[in-house]
Amino acid sequence: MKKILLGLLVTGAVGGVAFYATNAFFSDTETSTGNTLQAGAIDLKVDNTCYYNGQACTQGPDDRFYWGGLPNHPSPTPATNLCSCTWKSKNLEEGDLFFDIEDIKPGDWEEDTISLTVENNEAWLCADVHLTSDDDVTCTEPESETGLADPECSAPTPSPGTGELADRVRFLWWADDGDNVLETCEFPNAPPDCKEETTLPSGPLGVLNVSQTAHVTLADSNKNLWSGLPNDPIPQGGDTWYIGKGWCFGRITETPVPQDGLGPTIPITNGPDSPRGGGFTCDGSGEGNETQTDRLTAEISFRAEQARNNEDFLCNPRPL
Ligand SMILES: [Ca+2]
Ligand SMILES: [Ca+2]
Ligand SMILES: [Ca+2]
Ligand SMILES: [Ca+2]
Repeated sequence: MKKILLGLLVTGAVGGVAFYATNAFFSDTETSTGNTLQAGAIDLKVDNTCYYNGQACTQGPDDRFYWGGLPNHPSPTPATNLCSCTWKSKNLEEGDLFFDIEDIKPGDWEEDTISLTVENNEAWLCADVHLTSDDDVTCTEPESETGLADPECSAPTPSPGTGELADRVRFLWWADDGDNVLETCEFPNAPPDCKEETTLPSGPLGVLNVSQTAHVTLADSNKNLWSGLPNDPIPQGGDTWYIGKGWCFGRITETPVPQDGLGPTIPITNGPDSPRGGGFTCDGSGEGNETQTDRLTAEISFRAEQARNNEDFLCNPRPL
């Protein structure tokens, strides 16, 4: 029995050696570990710098924001008038308003430079402007006087939606290069690589009825406003894209200035960043009394949609 066992062990040992020898050939293995599917992201962020009648809303040394500063410079101290329409790139929250001004008068104007950043993925970009109200609020004596500047003021209480301000405040939008100025290439000796800035559909918000929305193309399959090309989505990578937005209580006229090269203007120590002006003028001399105490409110949204597998995307009509 012992002899038999010993024989088996020897056989086994011999077999083991033979097996080991069979697997001694050259070999190689490539392994892919941790295969995963995770959804990508489209994360739109917005920043804003605003100017009211030429005064910038900028951050003071105490980190609060004041009218009367110079872009990229601390506000003068002591600063008095707080403002809130300038902020750094972020997701918008309640209370982040592009305009929130009481007591505007004919000839007043405001300009915003809005920066849009889309991270992570190629995207289409649209703006949606929604008129939420346009009211007479109260009827002043000049609105109601003989001849009726405002016909709705013959009633004791004017109905909602019968204000005149949305017809008299005109907006101008353009695809800006970040320097806060509407610029043209129509000037003598313009360089061949001069970049004209395209205006968007502009005019009074009163072209909308209350509760209506205008869907505005910034970059969809038809056109990219910055490049002028079709089928040219916003590339991924976190670059910044600028929209200029101006409004004027009165007649707004485009007065674009010569393009001085792309990008935000280099700050000037003792002057505003854009000494050339906003590229438009505002004339309130033709306005009457029908807008006294009137108020409009609007919602302004920017929307990014993935471009991949979405080649035919259009901002208007908005997809359901
Ligand atoms: Ca009115
Ligand atoms: Ca009215
Ligand atoms: Ca510009
Ligand atoms: Ca420029």
